[in-house]
Amino acid sequence: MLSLSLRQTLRPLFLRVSGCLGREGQITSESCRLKHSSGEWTGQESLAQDDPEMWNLLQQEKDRQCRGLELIASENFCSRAALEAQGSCLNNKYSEGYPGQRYYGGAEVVDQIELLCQRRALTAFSLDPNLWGVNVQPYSGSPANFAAYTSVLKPHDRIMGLDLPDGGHLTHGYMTDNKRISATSIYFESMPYKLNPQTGLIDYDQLEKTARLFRPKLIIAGTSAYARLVDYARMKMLCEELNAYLLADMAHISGLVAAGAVPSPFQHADLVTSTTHKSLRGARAGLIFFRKGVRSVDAKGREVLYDLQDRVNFAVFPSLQGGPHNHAIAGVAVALRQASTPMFKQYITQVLLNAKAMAGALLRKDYTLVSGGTDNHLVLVDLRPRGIDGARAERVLELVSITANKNTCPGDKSALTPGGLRLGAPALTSRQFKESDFEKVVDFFDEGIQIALSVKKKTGNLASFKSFLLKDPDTVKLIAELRHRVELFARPFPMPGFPDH
Ligand code: DSN
Repeated sequence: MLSLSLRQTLRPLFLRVSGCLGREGQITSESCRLKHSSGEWTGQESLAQDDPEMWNLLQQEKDRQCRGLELIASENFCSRAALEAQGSCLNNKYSEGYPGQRYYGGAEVVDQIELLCQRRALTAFSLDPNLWGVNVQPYSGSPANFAAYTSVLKPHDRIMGLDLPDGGHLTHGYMTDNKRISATSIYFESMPYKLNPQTGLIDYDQLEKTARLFRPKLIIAGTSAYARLVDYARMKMLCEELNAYLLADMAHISGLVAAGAVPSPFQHADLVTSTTHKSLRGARAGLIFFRKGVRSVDAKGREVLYDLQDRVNFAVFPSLQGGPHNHAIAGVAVALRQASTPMFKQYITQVLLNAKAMAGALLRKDYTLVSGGTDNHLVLVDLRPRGIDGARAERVLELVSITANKNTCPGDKSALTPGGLRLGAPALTSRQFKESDFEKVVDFFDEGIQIALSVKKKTGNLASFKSFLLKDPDTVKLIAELRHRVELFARPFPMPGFPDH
């Protein structure tokens, strides 16, 4: 809301420029429409009127989301309120710079929105503004990570992150033997750390040995497909020994951190990055938190202060980004307010219960889970002992309206036909699924895997497997019948967001 004094100041301006204020000074679409009755373009047609082709596609996607079981661990269903902010007039505003120091005029309101978003981000994670600041402008998680690295590293400085095949993220320095894949391995020198293949847990001993040889400037504590908690304290001790920064990428677990349901990276990290649309359930964007205050005390007893605020802000803009996405910042601010409520804590408590219920039900059906279970919002199912791979399983599940993603397990060689599937609880928990519902989900999942196993026996490579699924009449019937039951089960659950798109 605009403050009263600002509204009074701006009111004549609005009246003069847009003529969009109603009689009481509210901005109404009706008053905007009246102004343009002569048939010229107003841009006020609904999407359904203006672009039926796109409207039709949006409705198809809405229907897919409502009738299916969404198990992609990084996805969620954003609230209507946050989507409204994201789909608003804020889309129209350029405002390169930061509140109070912009390169474009007309930024009075977006300044307030960005400051509000910053305050809410600190509140949501219980951070003292004297000790932490936040940049809310990154467009998403990958740009946030690259900007955070750029803020403290020079080209070719060394970084260490969990290897992608072991549950890390592309932007944690991913490269293969033949190719530097992520820009984070093109512009920086990257050395991965790995899981212990026996336990499925991060091999901290090996990480320490490698880091003492490699001497990275930055170590990344963060995961994309890891079902256990990260030992930030141990990684921070290593960073102190090496005089390296510890960056925690909490993208997957930021909702869990906000709810206080898992140990907070903020106790130990120098920088914390996140997306805003995974377990945090907001509009799509990224965040970079940076420490302020004393970093260390030197040999002469003098305090060395953090200088991350200017470095991070400069890295985001002007080094890597242009105008902030003010509509996204507003959507994030709405979600961060929601994430600070007791209702959100209840939601996250249920996410954890559901993930555990899903793990328990899978183990009872003799599935193998990497690390043996879960402490967070996801499970990683190792399908190799069952004689099937994640790619085949993913395709059959997709055909029966269960959405999950294939994922590498420790020791996997191929990312295209990896051995596992990653399953997450956040999205369906937003549709008010409880533990018993997740047990039913695992029943459906298991039926899908049985189909995949039987088709695999009758086919050769992945392409022939996929084509058989669509052509063999018995298989087509089996799939249609299972899909029907899945959709009958899924559709009645409530769905956040707009009712029709
Ligand atoms: N695509 C997200 C995930 O699935 O973890 C991260 O980029």
